[in-house]
Amino acid sequence: MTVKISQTAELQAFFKQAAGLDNDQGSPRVKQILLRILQDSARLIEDLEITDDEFWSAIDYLNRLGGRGEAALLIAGLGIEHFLDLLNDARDAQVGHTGGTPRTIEGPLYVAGAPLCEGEARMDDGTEEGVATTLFIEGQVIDLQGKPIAGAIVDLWQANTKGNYSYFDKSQSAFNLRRRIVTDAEGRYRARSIVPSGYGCDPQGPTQECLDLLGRHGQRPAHIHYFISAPGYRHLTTQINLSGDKYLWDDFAYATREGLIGEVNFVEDAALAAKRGVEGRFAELSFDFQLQPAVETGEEQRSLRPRALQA
Ligand code: MBD
Ligand code: FE
Repeated sequence: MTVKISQTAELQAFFKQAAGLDNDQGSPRVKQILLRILQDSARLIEDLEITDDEFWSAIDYLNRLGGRGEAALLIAGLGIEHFLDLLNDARDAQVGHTGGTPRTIEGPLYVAGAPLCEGEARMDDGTEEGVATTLFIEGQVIDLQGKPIAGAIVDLWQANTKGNYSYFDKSQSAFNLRRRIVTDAEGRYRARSIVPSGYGCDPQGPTQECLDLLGRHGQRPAHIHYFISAPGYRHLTTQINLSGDKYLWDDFAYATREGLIGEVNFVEDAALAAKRGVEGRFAELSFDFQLQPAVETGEEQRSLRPRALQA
């Protein structure tokens, strides 16, 4: 039997020192986490006989990943962000926090501070007129008993017809396809938008480079992201993934969930179009959100995940 170097008392003591456990400065929590990362990394390197070339190419990869701002994209693609949802679902179930609209991943493309509108909003800046299909979105925010929640903030964001998001795609106007809508007295929100296209990872980027090595694509189905919040209710991070998309159940980020599929209804009726103030074919999507009551402090707000904030 060969001795595992990474498991010897000397190496364990060395990593404890490297993680700062022999001093009383710094953060005990960070020390605990870093020690585990060092121990597990050393074990992995030894067990899988990681070569020096493999190791240093991985380090170079991390530099390139961060350099391109794709760390959170890779995390979504590797299913770790979805795993966090499953973990939170299981923790909720253990304490009986069930019911309501399911959560699903936020993804890396939220921008804080979108225009705040009362009851309804137009989401798109009109630059894709003639190319995009106009989409009328409406729905109600309700509690677990079905009672409407007035004054809830529906913060939604989506891609354009190219699958790109404003702010990250500098060719789009500020906050294009991003709005915060306050629900009316009946808990309703209404948005005029466009039918989004699915997102695809940059084929030249480090995330797709990794996915290629896994034999995987980097595509998402067309979807619309939501943060829903209201005083007295648990913040909800979720998405509507659109039915009929070829990637609906083949999402590289694993965000599609039962209960989160939106049926887009395409309408070709001149009279109905005129009533909506548009010409020709348009689309409708109706989706309600059901919130759980907040029981613990902090639950009404979204996580403190660092996010883009546009001036
Ligand atoms: C997206 O639009 C997205 O929602 C996720 C999760 C990852 C990449 C792009
Ligand atoms: Fe997205």
